[in-house]
Amino acid sequence: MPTRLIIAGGFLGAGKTTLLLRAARLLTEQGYRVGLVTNDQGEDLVDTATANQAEIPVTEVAGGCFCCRFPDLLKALQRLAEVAQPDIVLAEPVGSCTDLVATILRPLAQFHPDQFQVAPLTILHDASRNIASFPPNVHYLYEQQLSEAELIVLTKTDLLSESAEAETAAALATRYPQARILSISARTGQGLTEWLAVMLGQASRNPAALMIDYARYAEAEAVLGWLNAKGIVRADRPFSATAWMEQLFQTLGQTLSDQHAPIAHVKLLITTPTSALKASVTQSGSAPTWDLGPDDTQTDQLEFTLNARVNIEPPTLEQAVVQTIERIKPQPDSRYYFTHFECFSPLPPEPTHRLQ
Ligand SMILES: Nc1nc2c(ncn2[C@@H]2O[C@H](COP(=O)(O)OP(=O)(O)OP(=O)(O)O)[C@@H](O)[C@H]2O)c(=O)[nH]1
Ligand SMILES: [Mg+2]
Repeated sequence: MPTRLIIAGGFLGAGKTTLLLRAARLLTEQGYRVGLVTNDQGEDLVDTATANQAEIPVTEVAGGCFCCRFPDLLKALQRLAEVAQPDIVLAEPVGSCTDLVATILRPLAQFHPDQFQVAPLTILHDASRNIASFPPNVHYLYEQQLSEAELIVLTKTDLLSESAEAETAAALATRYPQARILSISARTGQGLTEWLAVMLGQASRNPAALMIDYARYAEAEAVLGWLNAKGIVRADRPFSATAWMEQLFQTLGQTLSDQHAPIAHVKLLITTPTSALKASVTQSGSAPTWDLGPDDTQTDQLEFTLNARVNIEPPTLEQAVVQTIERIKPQPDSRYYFTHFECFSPLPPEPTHRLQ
């Protein structure tokens, strides 16, 4: 029996992981065996750690997008099959990735037709955020992502008024007539059942591949500073884990704002011996939104995983993060160290396959 594969793409911070984790929980309650594949240009992903916290079987494709690491995607699907025997796999491509029809859906249909039953390609659109501050090539990328969707999910509808939601859905339907439009709040669960009915009941129509300018696509990714870091903070006396996270977002957000560097997504997961907390910022100047926590945990030790995607040069982003961690030390004599640190701009995409 082929595995049902649900691929949900869309720009950084659009709400893919939140939607897929909520869907995984619901499907598990309904008796399905579910697995998740995460994906990133780097290693040490907040998304994978968040899925682990939610006890959802997860494998990751690290160090490049699904399309450039197609054999790794197959291996990740194979590993998931071995450990969890899923009926349904939910897959989240990197948020700066597009051209998924030509590089993922068509190769799967052509080379692995009996192994996977691929659901209609879903692309998320977060109408509550403004990408105007990003350079034109990022707008181009965003547009390409929506142009290949078979189904566009208007996300975070709990943040929109009813009239704004209706207006946005109508505008999307006019601009992207190839796609069906659905509205979902992964926070409240509204619209989730309807989306899953399509994902489980329909197959991808294997649509036409995008006509895309890879130079512009590469340029859009290259303007992003991409930082993945992991580390430990220790102090002699207990401190508030939530306050430390809030200070990180506040200090880093202010530094990036001073540099006129728009945030695409900054996400932070911390674990202490007794708790896990996770929050994100997807818009410069906004307060963090919490997916785990906040709470009143007092601890003398925490481990953090920080992923930041920002329109800035990598060395400047690196400096901003290192200075932030130093500045927010909970006590003057507390220590911190990084166990992993990488900061770069994504290289031009070179897909394994590109089937028109
Ligand atoms: N209010 C609200 N917030 C949401 C909803 N869905 C996601 N978010 C928040 O948006 C932020 C980003 O969500 P993610 O699910 O991490 O986004 P993503 O698309 O996976 O991001 P990348 O993996 O970086 O591309 C998180 O802080 C979520 O809590 C929603 O339906 N309503
Ligand atoms: Mg994600």
